[in-house]
Amino acid sequence: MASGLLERVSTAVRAAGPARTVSVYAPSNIALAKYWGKRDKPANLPLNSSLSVSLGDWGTHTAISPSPDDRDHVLLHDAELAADSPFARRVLRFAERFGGIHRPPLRIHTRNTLPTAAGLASSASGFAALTRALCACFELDLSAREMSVIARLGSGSATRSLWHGFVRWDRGVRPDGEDSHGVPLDLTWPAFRIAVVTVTTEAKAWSSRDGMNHTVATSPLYAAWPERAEADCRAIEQALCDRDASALGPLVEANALAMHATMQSARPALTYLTSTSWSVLERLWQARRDGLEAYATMDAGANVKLVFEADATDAVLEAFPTADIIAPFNHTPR
Ligand code: 2P0
Repeated sequence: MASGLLERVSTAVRAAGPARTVSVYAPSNIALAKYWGKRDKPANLPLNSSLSVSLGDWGTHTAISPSPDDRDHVLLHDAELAADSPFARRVLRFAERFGGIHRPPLRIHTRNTLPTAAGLASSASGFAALTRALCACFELDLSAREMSVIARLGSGSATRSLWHGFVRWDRGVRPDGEDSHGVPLDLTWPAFRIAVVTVTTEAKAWSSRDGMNHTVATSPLYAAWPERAEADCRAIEQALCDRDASALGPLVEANALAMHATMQSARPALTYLTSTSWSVLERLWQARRDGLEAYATMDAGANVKLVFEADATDAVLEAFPTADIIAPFNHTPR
């Protein structure tokens, strides 16, 4: 990817003074309209736009300081990782975009506040926080949009984690990807709630990246996805603007199930949903017939997330007593 932005970043880091000590935070996010499929794999350029809600205080803190010696150090929670561990390699490969060999050695410390048991992806908040931290450490004067373009290179979903609240990721059309970034929606919905129904804490057999690429390459149903997903994204944005939960919920659930249908029709088939995930869905659909206003969304994993308004919280907890409730607009940092 020939990117003027990356060249500017690299030049600015080379001209920067010593690395500053900084500490930043980025929230994780859950897509209400899913990102599923890439038109450019190395740059994580998507085939469709997507739209998410950030998870408030569920996210990643990243602290960067100058290295005490002549090499990089990567820490996750309180442990220093071997430089060749998968996590450290991913972090350091990303950091290479900031000045390459001209970058001074750093100590990069990551701490996730996402409950590990909830099985939520930390790559979104992780790469968004890492981008923010690297920019702050070298005093780069980049807008959140520009940081979103860079965070995308680490993980697609990180594009949406530069902001709190609802964020649309415009797919863009430019080959250099500089128009493929997050756009925060100018609206709040204090009663908006997410429940995470944890189905499993086991690692999944397919990474979301591999599952996405396999689906695009082999599923005969995939051809219908990009246009449908783009239309869903627009309709979901309209329902959010209208604060219309009864329009929003069915669109969110249908979008997620359509994404899972593309995986199930891949050859060979791929599914992240387990029999327990389907039991949760059946229990939700029964509860809905009994009057509950809550809808499901599932990502590249077995856990089920529910979307609803605050006044349904007691009924959601009655049906799913172990669920974690997230209030995206009423969060306090931790
Ligand atoms: C999403 N997912 O919109 C979709 C829905 C999973 C299902 O973004 O390869 O880890 O790093 O760009 O961002 C998860 O995929 O993939 C994801 P890469 P990522 O949230």
